[in-house]
Amino acid sequence: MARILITSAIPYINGIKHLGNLVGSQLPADLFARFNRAMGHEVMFICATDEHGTPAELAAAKAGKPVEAYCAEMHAVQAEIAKGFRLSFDHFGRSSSQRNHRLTQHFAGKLAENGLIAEVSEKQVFSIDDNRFLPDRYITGTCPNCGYEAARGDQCENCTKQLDPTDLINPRSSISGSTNLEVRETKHLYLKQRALRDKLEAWIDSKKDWPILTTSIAKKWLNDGDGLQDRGITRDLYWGIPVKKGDQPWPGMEGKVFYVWFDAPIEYIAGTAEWADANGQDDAAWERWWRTDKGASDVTYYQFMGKDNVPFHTLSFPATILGSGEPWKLVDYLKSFNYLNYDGGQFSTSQGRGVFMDQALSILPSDYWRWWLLSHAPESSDSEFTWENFQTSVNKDLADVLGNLVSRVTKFAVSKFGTDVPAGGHFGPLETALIADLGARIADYTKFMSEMEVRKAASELRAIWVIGNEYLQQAAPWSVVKTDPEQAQAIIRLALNLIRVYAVLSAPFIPDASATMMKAVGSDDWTWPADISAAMRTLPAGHAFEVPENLFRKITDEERADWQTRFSGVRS
Ligand code: B3M
Ligand code: ZN
Repeated sequence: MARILITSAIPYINGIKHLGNLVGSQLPADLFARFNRAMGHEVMFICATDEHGTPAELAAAKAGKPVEAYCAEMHAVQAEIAKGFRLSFDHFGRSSSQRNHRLTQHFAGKLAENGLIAEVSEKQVFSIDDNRFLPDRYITGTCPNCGYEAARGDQCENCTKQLDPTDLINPRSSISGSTNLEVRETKHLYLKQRALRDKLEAWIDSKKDWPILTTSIAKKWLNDGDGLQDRGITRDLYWGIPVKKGDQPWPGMEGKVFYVWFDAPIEYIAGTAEWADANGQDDAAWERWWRTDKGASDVTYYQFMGKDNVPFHTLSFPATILGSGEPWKLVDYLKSFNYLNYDGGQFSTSQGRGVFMDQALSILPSDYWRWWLLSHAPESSDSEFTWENFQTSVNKDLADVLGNLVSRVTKFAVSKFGTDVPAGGHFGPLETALIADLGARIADYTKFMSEMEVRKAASELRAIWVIGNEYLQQAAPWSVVKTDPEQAQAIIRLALNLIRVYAVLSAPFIPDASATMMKAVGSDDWTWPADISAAMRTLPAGHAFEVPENLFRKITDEERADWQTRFSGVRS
């Protein structure tokens, strides 16, 4: 039994994620967690909400709520939706937790002790009426380039020109509208990533088995232009983790907080500590996942994320870990994803374009989405969601191939032989051939799953469903029963066992349908069918089963057209 630590990139708090976000991090991480549990490994699967920074403050202000209350509410909303998608986190934490406060301050203190923090003076816009420094995007004014009057201090939305707040004509505070602004000196902490460059490069070079997508992004940031830059890790914001050196005050940094990207990955660790707290366990319980001096040296750590998050996980976060000089676990395997596009364009949170997680669940159960998304995961390149494609996959793979097999077999069995697994006949050449074929395919499937080859695993699973159907076509129990009822019983006995095997194999992808299949065959044996010959004889003659409710329904053309229109615009 191995010990497997899995983290998914933690979603921002300011809104519900779209399906493109889901398939790039949380969903494949869940697939992998479920698979490893099924293999009998000890799994720790952590996710959380990423709650700090300007976007959270802005979203709370827009909602007219204090940011603490806004985050608490949105966390509950995201947790509920995650449940709806059956994301099997061991803990869904919050980056605003006290655990993360303490750990983030701890890491900053260690980095300072090791001479890796520089204090840098900068000029920044201060709003006298708001009595605070304004981040660039909290300043509004007229764009010097195109004359747009609501340009932000970091960029003009109208002409896309990158701006400095001092470029704006008639600048004002986006918080209060005040024009009573001045430029003041402010001090910030910088993490001296340059000093860690060689260590980081050696570490990345040692990862021979990482996907090209991951290493190429890391290498680009290490070597592009002037190479790796030192990075500001503090901000003049209200909402965030107060800057401290461990548990000591940091002179000159009063009123400042850590930058959201500094504390967010630390939440992977803090989230595990939150898990221990929530389960009445001591520090040793989470430290054995994270501290190589406290039992984590036999842990293999996997991270899942979209490609835009790779630089933070291959450079910034490892810089924090390596720079601490303490024996914290570094990621062993980083699985990154390309983008999922939406119906001829891009999914976009800011524009509300695409299908969002709550909307998806409001029209169909999670298994439908899980199957489509995972079987079309944007691994080697970007991929695209279209309603036609979604309809075809659901109707073919789930309804025609898998759902139909389960309902045909159970209904036929009940009508001919009653509700117990029939005892007659023996497995013949067709059955032997199927079992051999299944064995080979399950071996491939298991390999793809353990390698996080999501699409390959999905297509192998589909093939496993298909050969079951082909077998039934050939074996034709509905004809055989007329001439050789004993043989028909053997066929049905095999087919009922096949349903149990399908439940086990399919559970990482479609957990609800799998639970229904398992319940229908009256079993709770989730053993991975490594020994397929034994697995196909698990349900003995005389064992009770039942006809399950329909596993999957088909998507009609009307529905498809309706959803296509309903989700073609912008989410309000
Ligand atoms: N919150 C990205 C996002 O929500 C970002 C990931 C953080 S991982 C530590 O899309
Ligand atoms: Zn402009």
